[in-house]
Amino acid sequence: MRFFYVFMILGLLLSACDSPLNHRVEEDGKGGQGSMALLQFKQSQMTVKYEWLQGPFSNVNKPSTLMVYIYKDGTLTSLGADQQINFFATMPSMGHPLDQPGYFEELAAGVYLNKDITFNMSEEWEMELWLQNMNGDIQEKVTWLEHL
Ligand SMILES: [Cu+2]
Repeated sequence: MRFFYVFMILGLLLSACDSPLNHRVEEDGKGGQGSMALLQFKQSQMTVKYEWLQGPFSNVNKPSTLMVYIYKDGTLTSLGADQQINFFATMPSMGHPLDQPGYFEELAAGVYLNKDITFNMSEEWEMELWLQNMNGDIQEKVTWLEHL
């Protein structure tokens, strides 16, 4: 019987570690390192979850694929008709941008896929997601660091 409880507790701990809710959401919108994390577009009250489906690769010939989920009040929600989301990244140590930021397609309500991101170097990158209006003005952004 005691073993049963040990297994139960282990199982709970393991599943808790897998939960995206377990990832850090910092006050300034910067996330921790990892393939999946939760961030916030604060003014728009949107929660953003990102996940690399491929990569990120430090090779211009190997496109990386980024999936982004947008939640409002805990529900996957499409951006407004006057809003768009875009990816960008720079290498802080050298001050240059990535090779190609690609573009997002909406697969389903609140689910956005970008299959054409390419990085030109291996190093630490600052990743950015921009919430923009249709003129391209940045309304809000979230950033995180990743080492490629
Ligand atoms: Cu560089």
